[in-house]
Amino acid sequence: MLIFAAKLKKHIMAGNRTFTMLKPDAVEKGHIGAILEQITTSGFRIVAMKLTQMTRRDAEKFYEIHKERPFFGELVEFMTRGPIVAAILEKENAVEDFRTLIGATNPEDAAEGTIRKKYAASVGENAVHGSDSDENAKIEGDFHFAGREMF
Ligand code: 3AN
Repeated sequence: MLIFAAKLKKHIMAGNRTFTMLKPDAVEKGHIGAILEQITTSGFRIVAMKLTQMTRRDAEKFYEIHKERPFFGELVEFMTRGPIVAAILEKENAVEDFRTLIGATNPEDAAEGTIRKKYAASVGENAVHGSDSDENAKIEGDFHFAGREMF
């Protein structure tokens, strides 16, 4: 019964988590506090979080799906140039709601008040990452955090 309840809880929670990175541009400009404030006041709970820096190998692996895209080299260069804040966030409908909160990939297209509209400079340096599916949220969270670092 206990095992069943634990499995059920895990299943229910699965759709309720997303993964984010405050990218090197946001960290360099001193926006960590303001962005985290907007995230938490929007109803997301921080499940895991750390200040870290991706190696070239990390970034190439993390962004593997983009490796044929023309901006891949630029993306890896950018994401490794300084520290990032990596975090796992929990909220009902987390993936979709977080993508709404951050706004479109290109800040020029992002809605007023979104994190990218406020803090991103360009489509390349766009301040924040948000997972695009529940499946990727799990893969990306597990890439950055061990189970014992998730609360
Ligand atoms: P999102 O992060 O909104 O899901 P994706 O998955 O299309 O956007 O792109 C992943 C990352 O690649 C973006 N966050 C951005 O940093 C970078 N990127 C996307 N398109 C471009 C582009 N045209 N030029 C430079 N970098 C880009």
